[in-house]
Amino acid sequence: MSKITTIERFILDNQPQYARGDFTALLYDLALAAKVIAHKVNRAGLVNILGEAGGVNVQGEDQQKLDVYADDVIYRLCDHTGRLCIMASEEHEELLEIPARHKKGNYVLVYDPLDGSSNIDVNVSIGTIFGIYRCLDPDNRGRLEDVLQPGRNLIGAGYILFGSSTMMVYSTGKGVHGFTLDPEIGEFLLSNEDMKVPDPPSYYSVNSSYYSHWSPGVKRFLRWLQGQEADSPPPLSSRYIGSLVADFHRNLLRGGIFCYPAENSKPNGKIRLLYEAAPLAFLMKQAGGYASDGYQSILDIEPTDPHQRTPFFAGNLSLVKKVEQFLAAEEPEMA
Ligand code: AHM
Ligand code: MG
Repeated sequence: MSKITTIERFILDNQPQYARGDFTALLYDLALAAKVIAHKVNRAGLVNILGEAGGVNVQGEDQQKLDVYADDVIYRLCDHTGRLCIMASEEHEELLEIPARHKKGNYVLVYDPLDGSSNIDVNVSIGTIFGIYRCLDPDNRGRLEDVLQPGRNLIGAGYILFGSSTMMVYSTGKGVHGFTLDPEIGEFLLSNEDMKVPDPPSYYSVNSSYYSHWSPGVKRFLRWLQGQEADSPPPLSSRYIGSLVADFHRNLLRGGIFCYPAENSKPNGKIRLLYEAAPLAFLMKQAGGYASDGYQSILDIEPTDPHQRTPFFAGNLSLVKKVEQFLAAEEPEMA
């Protein structure tokens, strides 16, 4: 029989040397948030029977949408622990301050509480993404500068996938590790230790309905992936869920590339740098892969706005380097 390791045990046994308890406990907090959100997500299909999300329940109380609920759970589990100096969520225009009555801590949490909004109501996989930075300010005041850090400053990142099972996948800079929730006992159990993106890759994931909006280099890259260019490798298979966490997770396990390129009318694409791209880029690097905006590592982009977007390519190093090569070779646009 193989050894059973809970996420608590694993986090404790593998905590970084600098961790003095708070960082470790923050990961526990997020694992707990994952369980609370999973419980609600698993009941999502019942809202039509028991009351519509966003509507009014039988007690006459407003029911929260799942993404609002997930946002609230993460904030409320983390706002009073003394571990964070500030938070930022994709759901909120403003930064999320720690209430004055609570002590502030050394860390900054950025998160997308429930990504893949178009899939929530149709029972398709969705996910939560998080990143953890150290507060730059020695007084832990929690300012905009503490949130606007490049991905290379991340000290931890992860996601929770609400799929056929609930999984929490995270890295603190020593490999990427996956845990599957056993709903019977309410514990995340180690299921995927030290995940590495396999080579050769199997899949590419992109919303190809935007093909006509892409630059010539991106179009050429797609044809290359499909085996249509002279130097194409064997064609990859296409898989696209439209839930970033689910698409990313599949490609991490099977090898491949996720692409959300720039479009003519959306030069920064759609994916949010802080809440989505940077944490996933950190994980991909830890898994031996790479993530780029097409020109540079996602981890090197200096954010200027918490909600800024970026083109995003993440997966096997060789594939992401190839798209950078095609984009670098693009003819400059005529004025
Ligand atoms: P959201 O933050 O509104 O949920 O949007 C992000 C999602 C990602 O999960 C996914 O990769 C992408 O949007 C899909 O977008 P599109 O429908 O344009 O392909
Ligand atoms: Mg999102």
